[in-house]
Amino acid sequence: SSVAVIGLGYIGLPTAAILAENGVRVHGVDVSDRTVDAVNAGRVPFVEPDLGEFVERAVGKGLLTASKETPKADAYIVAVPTPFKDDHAPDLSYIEAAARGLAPQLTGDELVILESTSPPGATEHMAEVIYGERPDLREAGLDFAHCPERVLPGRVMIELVTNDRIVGGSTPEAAARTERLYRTFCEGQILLTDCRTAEMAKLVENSFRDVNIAFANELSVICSEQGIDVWELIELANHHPRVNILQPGPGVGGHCIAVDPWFIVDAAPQTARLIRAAREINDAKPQWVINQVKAAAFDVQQQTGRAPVVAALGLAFKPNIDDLRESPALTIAHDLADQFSGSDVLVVEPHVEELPAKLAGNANVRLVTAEEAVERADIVLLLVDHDAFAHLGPAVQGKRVVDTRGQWRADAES
Ligand code: SAJ
Repeated sequence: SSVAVIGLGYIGLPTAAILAENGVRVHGVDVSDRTVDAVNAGRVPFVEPDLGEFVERAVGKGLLTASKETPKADAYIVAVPTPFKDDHAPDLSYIEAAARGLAPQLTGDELVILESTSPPGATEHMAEVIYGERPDLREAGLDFAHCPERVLPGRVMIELVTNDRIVGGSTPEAAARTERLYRTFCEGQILLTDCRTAEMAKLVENSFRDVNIAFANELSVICSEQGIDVWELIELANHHPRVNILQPGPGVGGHCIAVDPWFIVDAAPQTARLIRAAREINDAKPQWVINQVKAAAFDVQQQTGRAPVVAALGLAFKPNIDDLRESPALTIAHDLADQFSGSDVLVVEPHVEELPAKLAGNANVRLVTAEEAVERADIVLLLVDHDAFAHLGPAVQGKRVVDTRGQWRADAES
């Protein structure tokens, strides 16, 4: 059998490669020439450990090819982005475009799987778009399924194999057919349900994490007002056998946890009250961090009579990765560059070679080493707890420090 994977991004390409690794004939489809050319040459256009070798092998064996047009296949896997619009409503236009692209190829007995993270009802909507293009197929009925992915960036090639999968089918037969396809590479449990439950399961997992991070972030603001060390507090409370509080930070980044809860809020605006509040609390955290830096800057200015040098350590959305997309650290660094336009803002990110475009336009911003930043700065702002920053605790003593991750807590105490 053959599979067409539509969307060769962070999820589609690994899925295509792991299917090919297990002997399935896969054709990848993408709107980007750069991506199509890279894959046909056996290369990967982004960073993900081990993926390069999988793609090279699959292309070498002739089991993976790519193009901009959707070919005929027995099964289609749609893995395109589902961003949200300004009002936080989900943007299904990429799913609709994929559906219109594959519809002309259908003969009537295909399986169409939606992998993109989607609001409840999206798989039915995709089916309607396809039947809108192909009313001749409605009577016979195609098989549809939703199979959300839950792999962690940086561990994708491992988690694709080991994670359990949820498969929601338009019918029990469609779910069972999808299970057989994913069984070719998945060693975890494959749990069958309907499409809407599968869609909601993915959203709920990420909302669970978002709500719990919001709890930690709210605590960090309360504790700052109350003169309490929030990290010590959480460590102590977590000794309770049924308490497990997550860690506060400068806000929530990445492409899932800060997005998916809005799909639930959009679907249930009156009733999703806690989920909405969590999003608002996490989204407000970067501004709170900026206010902390401004207060510290005011003090330095009072004491020294000059504009302070500010160092921002870390731009990635979480530790030990190079991914800057939807990163609160990057937003904060960008706002500081504007607010401190008259003084030096020193940015440190050991995982990138040059300043990202968002910061490159600011004449007062420079990308420097952690050592230089710490030596020159009056105010040191820790935004990401990269391992590479762990040893700097002693070096920042005597400076004004805003440590959003609590990485230097132990050093500050001693
Ligand atoms: N964060 C905190 N405090 C914490 C934990 C995380 O502030 O205690 C922040 C991180 O710094 C980061 C953000 O939350 O900015 C998200 O990071 P993450 O590690 O929680 O998650 P992601 O976005 O890398 O991946 C998540 C995972 N979902 C869950 O853990 C429920 C992953 O399994 C999903 O596949 C992925 O979202 C996705 O694609 O949906």
